[in-house]
Amino acid sequence: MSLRGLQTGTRGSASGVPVQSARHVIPARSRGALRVSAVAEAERTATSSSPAPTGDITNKLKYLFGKEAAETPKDAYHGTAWSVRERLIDSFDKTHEHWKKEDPKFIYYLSAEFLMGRSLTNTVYNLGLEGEYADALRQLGYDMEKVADAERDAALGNGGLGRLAACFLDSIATLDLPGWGYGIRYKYGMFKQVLKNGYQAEQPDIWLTSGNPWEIRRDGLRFEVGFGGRVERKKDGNKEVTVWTPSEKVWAQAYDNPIPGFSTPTTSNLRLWDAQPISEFDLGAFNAGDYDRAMLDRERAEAISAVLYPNDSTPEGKELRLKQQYFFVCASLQDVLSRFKATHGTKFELLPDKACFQLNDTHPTIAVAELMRLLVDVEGLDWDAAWTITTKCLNYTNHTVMPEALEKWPVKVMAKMLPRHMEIIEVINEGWTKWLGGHLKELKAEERAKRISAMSIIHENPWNKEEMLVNMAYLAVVGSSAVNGVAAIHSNIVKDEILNDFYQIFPSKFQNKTNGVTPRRWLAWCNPELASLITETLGSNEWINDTEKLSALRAHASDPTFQKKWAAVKHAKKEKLAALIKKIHGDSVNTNALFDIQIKRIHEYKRQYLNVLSIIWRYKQLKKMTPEQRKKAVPRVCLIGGKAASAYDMAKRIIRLVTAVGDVINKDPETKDLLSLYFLPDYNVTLAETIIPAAELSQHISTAGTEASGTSNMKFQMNGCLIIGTWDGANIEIAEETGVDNVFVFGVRADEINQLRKERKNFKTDPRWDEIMKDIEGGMFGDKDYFKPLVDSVNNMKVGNDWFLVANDFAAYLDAQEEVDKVYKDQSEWLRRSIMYTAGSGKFSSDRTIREYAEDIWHVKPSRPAA
Ligand code: 26W
Repeated sequence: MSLRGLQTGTRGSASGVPVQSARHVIPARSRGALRVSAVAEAERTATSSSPAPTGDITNKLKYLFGKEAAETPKDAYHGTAWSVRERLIDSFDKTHEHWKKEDPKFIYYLSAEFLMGRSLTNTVYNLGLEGEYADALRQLGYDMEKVADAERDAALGNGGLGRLAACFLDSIATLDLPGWGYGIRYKYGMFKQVLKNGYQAEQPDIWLTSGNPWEIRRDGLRFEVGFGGRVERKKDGNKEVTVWTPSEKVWAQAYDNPIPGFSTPTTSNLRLWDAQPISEFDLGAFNAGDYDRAMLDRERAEAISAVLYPNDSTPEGKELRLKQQYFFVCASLQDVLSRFKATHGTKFELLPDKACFQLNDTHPTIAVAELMRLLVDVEGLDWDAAWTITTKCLNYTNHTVMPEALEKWPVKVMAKMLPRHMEIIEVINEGWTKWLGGHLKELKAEERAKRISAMSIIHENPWNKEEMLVNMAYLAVVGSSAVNGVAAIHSNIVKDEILNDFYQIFPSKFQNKTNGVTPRRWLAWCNPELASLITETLGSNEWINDTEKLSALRAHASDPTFQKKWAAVKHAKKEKLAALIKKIHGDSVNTNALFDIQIKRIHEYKRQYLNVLSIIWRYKQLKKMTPEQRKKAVPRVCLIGGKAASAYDMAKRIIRLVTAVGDVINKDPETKDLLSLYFLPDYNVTLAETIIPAAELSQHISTAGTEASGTSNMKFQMNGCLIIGTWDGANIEIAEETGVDNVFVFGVRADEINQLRKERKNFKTDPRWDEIMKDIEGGMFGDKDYFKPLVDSVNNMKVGNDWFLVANDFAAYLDAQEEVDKVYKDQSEWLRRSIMYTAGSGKFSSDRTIREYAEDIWHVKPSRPAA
């Protein structure tokens, strides 16, 4: 069964009749009428062996939390979550029994980050249990939404890369693909961002205090992971073997997080590893009164999976980071090999037919050396056989072209922490450069030497010639079968620029896999009102698992009746967001204003700076207007949200500029109903689920060629939010699908950047730009000394200044923003475009992306358990 032909499946019914979870067809009040077909209902309840939820919820509260009744939404959450957990585990067990029997080929997604967010709502809806649990909670006097609010986000990621991994898991399960995620069970996830006097401050994310109903601790399922120590050659009969004796060992303890698919019986898995000490407690040291040493092992071990590194572009280069990477890779590969051996013994040549791995950026790339170590040193395979298996099993995805984001580990750090792996990498590099020598034999000697050293996995540190580095991206490319970028333009830049040498050697390895997002969480569950309107209009909810069907909305784009309903849904969401802004900032925003949103990690290449400068200019214009003129102005509520890596100073200054400008304009009686700017703190998955449905304009204004893809752009598109953006990342493909005239595109193109950077020092800045820079420097928003580095970073004084060409795109950006106002004034045109965005979003479902990975890279097939 080819995947592309796959239509929406059903949980439990072999009949192929779509099971429509009523909630998504018609709002609650008329749920009865369209409840799923009697047959499916009977089957569904048949499967659900557990008691009606109400009793079960209070039962869980009583026996797990010692509470007689749900006194608080948090109680109701705990009771509900632990009740739903059992249905989830039922589905998990059935799925894995089936896969055990079928022994299909598996895909394993190795990622240092999984930005899962909350699970209750997604799990209840994906399992089709929303009806009965909403009823049960109502009987207990609670509303599902309020109860869902009591859950902490699982924020085990920084941003795009981590959230993409989470969306991929939802699609892998929904497409019935035998696939697991593997990662780290961080005790503390992405820091909590709070604003202190307008400045970002970080607080630890203590998310596990009241337990986690969505994980199963797999008692006894643990693997030893070693670090440091020495490597010796020993004789084993007539064979010489290599023995690595680590100086430090920890346990990797497995925790399973079942991943339910939607409208299918399949529930797959995310296995996260928790670091535990080999020796629980050093009683000897304790008795000797050396209490610290008694706990030392525990602290050292637990530190490995303690906290997520909060950088999303610059590696901190800390040893603990490499320790984390090796920790989860080593445990995951041991786990997969032990399951393989249980079925196939030592026929490792079969491994590539039964397992493949996707390296989510370079963070898990040590897997190349670790799989070689396990196959050669532990399983005794010869090098070439092991290398063939390794390269067949591994695939690498690149998510950024930022030079500073490409990990290079100092050889001395690698050699100290992973001495055997450093040896293996040296042997790999020797084989690689020797092979290259042969492959490039027709070149002149010095040209050949130059090419070979340019592609050497181990190379000098360009900034410090004494230091040798291991280039993890090069190791990933040489050690993988497929290498892909995450949007068309990005994959071209990977091929033509950052990995061009390798592309010339293995062109067939390089592919594009344009990102996607799950339409379950990012439309159906976070915007049920819009989802119901779509289902009502299209006549079924099959679009949720087949988003190409959304294209049928094009026929309704200019229909005033439909537009009216569409606008009503959006307005209701704006009111909800306005209530949240009131709660956070205490101000009531004008909900008839255009809601203009930029939410993503704070980074100079994402140019939140450009957005703020345009708001300052808009404010100055409003101030100069007469009350008459102001009446014709399009009111805007501007919202910016996002975390800055804790050590990223310039990004923190950008956040302060946003709050400082907001403080001024939001208090200006003359203009505050026409323009306001709020920084929404602690941007995370849950906040995005509230903001995105309410957005009318979203900003994706990175310097062309810097944003690999972007995925929030896709979530906004699905929710009928228009885009102002540069010709960069997936913006380009969104414009192609939506109709480029419907997108507010501006700015220089990627192929102009290098030249413009050379000429930047002599760039004639726009007078409006000059004016604003003077205002900031002059203290119009206070804190002028704190903002000086921001102003200086984009002035013409120094070569390399304004690296992200903010000044070059300033005028075009203001023009595009004026175009936005013009179109917004014509609401029928605006709404037509809004509907065209959703209609054109079919391509950007992560189901399409995963189908392409499965067919072009992983070669895995769906295997669906019986209902
Ligand atoms: C080592 C520090 C570090 C940590 C994370 C370096 C780089 C990263 C990630 C690759 C950064 C990231 O999240 N990249 C984003 O990945 C998304 C998913 O593919 C893309 O949509 C975004 O464009 C890209 O910035």
